[in-house]
Amino acid sequence: MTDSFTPATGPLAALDLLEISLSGAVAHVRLNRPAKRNAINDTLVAQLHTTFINLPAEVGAVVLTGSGSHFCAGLDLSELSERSVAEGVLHSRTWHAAMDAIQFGRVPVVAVLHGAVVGGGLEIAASCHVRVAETSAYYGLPEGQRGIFVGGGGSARVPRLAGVACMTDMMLTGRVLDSAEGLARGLSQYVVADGMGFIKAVELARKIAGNAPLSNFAVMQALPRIADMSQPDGLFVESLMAAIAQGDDAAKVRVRAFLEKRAGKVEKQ
Ligand code: 1HE
Repeated sequence: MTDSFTPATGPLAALDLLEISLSGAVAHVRLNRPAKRNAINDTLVAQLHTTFINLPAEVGAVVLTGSGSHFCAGLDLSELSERSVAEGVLHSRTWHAAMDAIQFGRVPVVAVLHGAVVGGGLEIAASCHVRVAETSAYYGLPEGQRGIFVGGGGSARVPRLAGVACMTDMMLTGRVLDSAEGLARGLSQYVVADGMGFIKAVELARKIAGNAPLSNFAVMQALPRIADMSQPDGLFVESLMAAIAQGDDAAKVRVRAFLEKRAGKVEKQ
């Protein structure tokens, strides 16, 4: 069901560059600056941060989309020219805080990618947990051509999806990947027909929101950190996380349901 979303109320409703709506345990957050191709200015960075640290308690997963013909054109270049070096560092750190609020927030985020997913747009996409691309999606890192560098977490996140060589090529040569290449490189996990991304993402988000919260927490918080650790350290942390998750009531209820043949089997999809 994708038609059952109702506009958020309270402080989230006041954010003018985002459109936020809710349907049960799924929130839909839409970048809402289509005339500028959802280019991210300082206000939009701040509004993303505010949103992801203030999600209503009933939300168990988020779908993030862009309005208009593109997901996101990246950094709003019109704000770049007047910044000093010191302001540039602090500006980058505001992006890091907002992207961290997405990646290491309370609930998983499914991004729907269409049209341009470029520069900071790809950095936002890389902060999400699952990416659904429509056929129209294409990926670029034009920072190299603009005389700048990624500043929204791209150098840390994009290579973890697509590899350092792929990101180096994109930045040095301006190479643009289409949706099929993005899928092959790990920039998205799904490709669907144009116009079908939101339906697919909501279907995935509802499944995610149905998981035990502590399992989702472990996947979001422990998995990327363990992947960055040495194997012995990772295995140690895994054992702690596994024991914590197993000890939770939600795990006990779910395992008992399976043993009593009340829960679904794992089946081919
Ligand atoms: C913008 C921006 C923007 C569009 N900043 N205003 N990002 C880029 O280098 C990508 C730059 N944008 C583009 O290549 C194209 O705009 C698109 C391929 C995304 C879309 O093309 P199109 O033909 O649909 O739209 P358009 O006519 O180019 O743009 C419509 C308007 O949006 C226009 O403004 P208008 O006042 O003339 O109507 C554009 O100027 C405006 N616009 N993109 C500002 N990015 C934390 S560090 C991250 C570093 C980066 O992200 S660098 C990459 C920046």
